[in-house]
This record gives sequence, structure tokens and C-alpha cells, in this order.
Amino acid sequence: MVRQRQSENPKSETRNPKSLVGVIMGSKSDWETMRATSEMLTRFGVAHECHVMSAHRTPALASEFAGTAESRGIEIIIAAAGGAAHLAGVMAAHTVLPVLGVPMKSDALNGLDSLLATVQMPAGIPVATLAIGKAGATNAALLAIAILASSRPALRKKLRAFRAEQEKKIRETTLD
Ligand code: RP5
Repeated sequence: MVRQRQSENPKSETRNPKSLVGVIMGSKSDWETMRATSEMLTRFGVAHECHVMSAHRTPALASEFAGTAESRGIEIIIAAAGGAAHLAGVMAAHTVLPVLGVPMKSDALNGLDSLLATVQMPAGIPVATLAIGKAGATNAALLAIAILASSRPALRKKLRAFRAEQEKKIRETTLD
């Protein structure tokens, strides 16, 4: 099933022709973490869609999504998976769009398995891999925003404001 979430609307089930970012995850169990990606993209007003599809369980759907993403206007794919996490690599195999991989924290190895499976792509097909779990999910959105912002001055301005806000918070932090 193709599941779209945009602006936290879990009811919509169709692909969004205006999406700039496709957020893909291997299982619904990844959504708790990947919600952070969607929330950050929404915060910056970046149109996106979120789907559950798997390199193992729905290989045809995954390759079809990646293979048609560019023609549908998607500019960046964020792919999250855990364990033997091939999803980002499979996405990258089917598109020349930038693919950002987010390793999910796994029960067995705390995400080290996911990290290595996502990051260790052989030369020729790159996947830009973020940190394990929620930090990676958040940063995947911010990296996607930074890439999009290179040709969108308004988005770049928002990104600078976001950084300034973070800096201000740290500078104003006081300890008891
Ligand atoms: C991966 O297997 C998913 O990305 C998920 O992180 C992991 C476990 O999936 P479930 O068994 O929770 O569906 O494909």
C-alpha cells in the first residue's frame, strides 16, 4: 500500500504530484522515528510524502517508486530501514536523485546493523547516510532542506533563521 503523509495528514493515501521529497520507510514500525523527518519538512513548508515500502517485502513497489520519482517531480528521497537495511541502496539503484539513508535502531544490534547496511555502499551508487534513529531522521530532513535551498533563496533564509534560533538557545542556556 502506498501511504502518503503530508502535513501530518495520515488519511491521505495517494501520491502527491507536488512533493519535493519522498520519505520511505521499510515498516510502519519505523514511523515513530521517521515522524521527526516529516515534522521538520513540514516546519520548513517543504511538500513531501511518506510511504511504507520494503526492499525485501515489496521489492517491485520500492523499485517502481524510485524509478518514477524523478518524473513525478521528487528531488530527494529519504529512505529509512532497520536490520539488513537495503532500502536506501535499492532506491539509489533505481534513480539518480540524491538518496539520504536513515538507519533505524534495531532490537538485535541497536542499529549498528542498519548503519553498516546503509552506509557501506560500494563505489558507484552513493547513499548519504545519517545517524542512527531520531537524530538521523531529523538531520535527513535538514540535509534535504539544505540541498533544496541551494536553488531556493527563501528556503535558505529559513534555514539560516533555524540555525540562528538554535544558536540563541544555546547561548542563553543557564545552569542551576
Ligand atoms: C526493516 O525491518 C524495517 O525498516 C524495520 O526497521 C525492520 C523491522 O520491521 P518490522 O518487523 O517491525 O515490520 O525492514
